Amino acid sequence: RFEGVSMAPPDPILGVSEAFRADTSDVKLNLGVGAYRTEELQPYVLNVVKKAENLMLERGENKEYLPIEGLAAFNKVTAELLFGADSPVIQQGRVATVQSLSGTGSLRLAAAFIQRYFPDAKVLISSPSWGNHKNIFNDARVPWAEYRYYDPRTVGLDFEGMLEDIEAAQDGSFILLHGCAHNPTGIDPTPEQWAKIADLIEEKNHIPFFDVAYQGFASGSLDADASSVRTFASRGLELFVAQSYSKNLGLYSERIGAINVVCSSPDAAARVKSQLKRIARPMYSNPPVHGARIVANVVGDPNLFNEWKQEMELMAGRIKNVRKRLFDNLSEKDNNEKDWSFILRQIGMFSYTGLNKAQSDNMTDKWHVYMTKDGRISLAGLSLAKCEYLAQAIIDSFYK
Ligand code: PLP
Ligand code: TYF
Repeated sequence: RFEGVSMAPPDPILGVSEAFRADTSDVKLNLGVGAYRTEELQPYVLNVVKKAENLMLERGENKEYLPIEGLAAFNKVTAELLFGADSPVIQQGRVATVQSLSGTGSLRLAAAFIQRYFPDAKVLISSPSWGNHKNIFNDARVPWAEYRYYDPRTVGLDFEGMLEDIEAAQDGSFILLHGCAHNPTGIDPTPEQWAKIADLIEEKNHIPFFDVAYQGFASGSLDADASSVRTFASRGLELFVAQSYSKNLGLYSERIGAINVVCSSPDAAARVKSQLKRIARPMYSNPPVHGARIVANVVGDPNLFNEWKQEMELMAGRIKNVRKRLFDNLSEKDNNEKDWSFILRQIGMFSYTGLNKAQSDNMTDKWHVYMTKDGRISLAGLSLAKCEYLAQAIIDSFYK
């Protein structure tokens, strides 16, 4: 009876790692998935995570089920980290926070909520965006459309196009925004641009839906990276924010994150939360505890919190160094023919190189550099030592 099942296509991002593993070359480089590596290109477990895990062992914590909404201590600190502990939305108890299965699971929960309570609404997604966004809304049966975001001519933001498309969308649409370090382009609006986007969204009665997967990773500052979200929250708007600790705490496989819904009253927040729990219950019953305890321990303890910030600066700093070195090597090898400075202007884990599919194929087939076919490379998986090799591969592929 399963004979009729067809083969699913590989995931365009996670499939790159599979292809990388199958390559036997010793110069191969995996710049596909956005996962932080050390200068030795090894995965990194943060010291604060190890310390938090030791604390958990010492305390002899048990493995009982969590409530459907997750660990109370986690939900408290995660919302405070995002909005700021003194923010009116926190002080007034207007945020419904539910721990979920990292960023992806939190987005999926919100998508199910939208499908149930706003069946006629569309979600607007940036073009391009993280590939899984469309899958998530498709599977939740939420219709979506795209808004212009990336301008290939400037390798920058198509701000006018973005505003036009948000303006043209039906009133009351959900506008999916990357809180910081836009994936895949590495291009974020400036604070002035964010304010204009907020004006327009407010005017159009749209509902902002932030995806925050890189808080602290873009600039190295947790507060600065949350400023887009805080700009919108301070205007009294209702909004969604999905959070992930995969990158900033390196908890990729622990699946820890949250969905936050800012409501207009504490009462509405309580009702929204009850409905999110109702959606979670038949999907996965309740979330895992391990990552939630790590976050609660790290964010909730002043010493560990400070140490975390230092480790995050270290990670963000290493990526910035690699960015600079890659830019230098490219400019040098290219005899300053092309202006590569867009690489320095992009932020976060990725660089969007502008290489097309054929050029990206050349990177992989000839140079054993594994990357997604949209021309995105993960600088988090690059070392200073490999920048020169990568620059050579990019120049060769670019002028093909
Ligand atoms: N959203 C964006 C933009 C991402 O880049 C990612 C990947 O880190 C996620 C969401 C969710 O990842 P995770 O489900 O591991 O938290
Ligand atoms: O864009 C990336 O590389 C990260 C990691 O299904 C990721 O966001 C990629 C694909 C996926 C889940 C996470």
